[in-house]
Amino acid sequence: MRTFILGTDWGEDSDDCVAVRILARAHKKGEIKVLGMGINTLIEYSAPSLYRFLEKEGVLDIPVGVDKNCPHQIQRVTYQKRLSAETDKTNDDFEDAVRLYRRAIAKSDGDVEILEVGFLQVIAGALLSQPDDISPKSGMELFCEKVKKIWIMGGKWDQQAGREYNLCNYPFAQRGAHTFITNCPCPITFLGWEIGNQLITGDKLSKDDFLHLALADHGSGSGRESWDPMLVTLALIGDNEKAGYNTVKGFATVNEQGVNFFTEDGNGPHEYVVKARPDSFYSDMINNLIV
Ligand SMILES: [Ca+2]
Repeated sequence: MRTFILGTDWGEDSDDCVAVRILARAHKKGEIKVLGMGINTLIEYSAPSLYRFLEKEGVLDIPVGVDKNCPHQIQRVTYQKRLSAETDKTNDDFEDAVRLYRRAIAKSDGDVEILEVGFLQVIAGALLSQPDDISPKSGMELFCEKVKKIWIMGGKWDQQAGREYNLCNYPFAQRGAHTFITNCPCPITFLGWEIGNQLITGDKLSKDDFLHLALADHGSGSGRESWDPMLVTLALIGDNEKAGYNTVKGFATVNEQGVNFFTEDGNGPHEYVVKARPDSFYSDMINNLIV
């Protein structure tokens, strides 16, 4: 069975909630195993609200972690406050996200795939981590041994010198993206901003569905752009063509300001996807997974 870790900037936008539902449902059905979810932003409601969301999905066996040293305090609190009010948990009850990544990778019997739909400082921290009480291996050794593939919603790949939120909107995001992409020894598939923009999903949910309520808390009750759910469905299908995409292979780089560049090469370790189907193909697929 394929196994995944999710990194999310849970709370900044509401398409993360759609992505988490898709993963939670696939996990619950036994189609995949989610080893953990790490939040790469921080407010007092971060981990408790994701915990409560997963409880509502019926998948409390998925551990939650949060970047307890994250310099980025979310300004606009939306669905996290209401969800965390439904549990007694606090961030103190959850593991630091870098440790969660290390633990999940070290404990896994087989290959691990990592999905990132937020900032990259946690996965960068895991990659450059040193041996500790969890494992005598460094992060680089763990990634080389166990991490087969990484899927990233980030970057803007329809132009050189693309600038996209997850990779370059804040200094800590720029550092995380540059550090991770520069040092990563694993193949990476990127789904860029240009893919999910203006492709709305979540508009078919019932009004009493807690996913609809989360979207509505964010001001997206009539649907939201689909960056994160598109990455998750692409990864779960596991075949770019079947998922409705053409692929451009090569070498991606991200500079110290978080700006992304790409050199095409059929043998490169990186790829970005380009839509091969009409928008309704992807929106129908995602809406069918979440209603
Ligand atoms: Ca996100």
